[in-house]
Amino acid sequence: MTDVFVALGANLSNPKKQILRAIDALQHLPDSKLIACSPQYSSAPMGPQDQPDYVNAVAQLQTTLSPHQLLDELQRIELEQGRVRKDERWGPRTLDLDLLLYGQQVIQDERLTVPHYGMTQRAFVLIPLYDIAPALILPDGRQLAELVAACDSSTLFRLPD
Ligand code: PH2
Ligand code: MG
Ligand code: MG
Repeated sequence: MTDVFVALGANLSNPKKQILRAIDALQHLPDSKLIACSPQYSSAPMGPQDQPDYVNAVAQLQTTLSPHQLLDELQRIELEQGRVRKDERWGPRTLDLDLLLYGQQVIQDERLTVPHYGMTQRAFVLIPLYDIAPALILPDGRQLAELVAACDSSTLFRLPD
């Protein structure tokens, strides 16, 4: 079993519900167990500003799926929840599931970059991750707590449970 962390994001078609539905789907993944789920946060969009605010959260799983098997499952859930791939970078979406960490593995290929390339700067990832794994250390040795202390969380708001 490997500990993995998945970032959830949504800003279309009732984002809060999209996140809850995605968590339910994560709970039903094969050969996997949902260990923890952060509170939901509202966050201002990173990237194009002419799109709705996002709802973000982070989930922890234990799995025996390989990183690529897990990626296939995450992309299946995105599609099942109406994700349409568009060319616009950082455009709006009904559901985005990003594999943040797969144990302490570093993975770099055509499909997958783990740790997720943007996670160390994004408050909407770091803060919910910190909620469920405050002692986490990244594969490069950096402490999550230090990254959290350095990030700008001024446009992130915790939503009521
Ligand atoms: N995801 C993006 C682009 N911009 N902004 C916020 N606040 N939250 C996201 O999850 C997000 C984003 C592309 O994955
Ligand atoms: Mg993303
Ligand atoms: Mg993504």
